Amino acid sequence: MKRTFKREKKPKAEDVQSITGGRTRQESSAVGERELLDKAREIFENEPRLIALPNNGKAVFVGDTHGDLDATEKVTEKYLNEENMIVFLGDYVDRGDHSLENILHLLRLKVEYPQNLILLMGNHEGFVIKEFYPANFWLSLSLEKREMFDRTLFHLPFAVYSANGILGLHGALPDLEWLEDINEIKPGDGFWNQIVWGDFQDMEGDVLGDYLGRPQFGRDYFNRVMARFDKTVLIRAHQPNVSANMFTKRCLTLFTSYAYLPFRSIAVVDLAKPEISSLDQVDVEFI
Ligand SMILES: [Mn+2]
Repeated sequence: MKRTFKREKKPKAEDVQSITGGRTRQESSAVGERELLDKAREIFENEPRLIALPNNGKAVFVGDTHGDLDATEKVTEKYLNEENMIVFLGDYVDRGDHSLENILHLLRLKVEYPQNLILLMGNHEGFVIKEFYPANFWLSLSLEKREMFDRTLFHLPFAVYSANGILGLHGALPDLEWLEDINEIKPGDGFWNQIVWGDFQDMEGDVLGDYLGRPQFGRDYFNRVMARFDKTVLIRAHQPNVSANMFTKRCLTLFTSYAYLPFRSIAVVDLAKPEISSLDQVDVEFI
């Protein structure tokens, strides 16, 4: 039977007062943030970097939200329940108006529903690992707070896969021999850079070089690495300016933020299907 999760009631002001022992609102929210980040870190530390999706139910993939809290709320209100897996493909902060609220909301949901929500790492979660500009969220934080967020986000997983042929990650494929080698990737190394910073171009070619610190990859690279990993369809995000469908219906690029585009796309995959051989078997929705 389908059951949606109840939202937690907001505590009354006097409850907050008694929990926090008379601290001011600002102090208590900082304490709350630190506790939330600690709890979430513990969960991420116990997740592998490569997560296997189950063979039943649906997987819902969400592209970059970039401070679009409304997008996050719409997707999770509609799909976060015990029967679905929701996979956010990274880039929760910067650009949009509600970066802090967006990342805190996602971390709260992760603590509440650790089994049904997966938060992958995007390049914007790795500011402390590899700096970039502009970065309005990170630069709005004190150095101490940046480190506090980094201690948690450093442990985010990098990729998900399903037995029926799907691979999900933020940017581009890592040039590894085995899919399982993703578990050995360290934040900041070359494979990490390919996953969170990599771009695809729908043209012939393998490794196409580097564009402003973003490694570029073509069709031959895509086919080569997907064959090695024995996967058919890649669902990723990161590039708002490419065709959603690349490499002959085998690479879907999602973007789920009004900070970038006038539409917000997500994808729904039936995990019980024996095989997903092309994007024809993936439902794209707009929220
Ligand atoms: Mn990105």
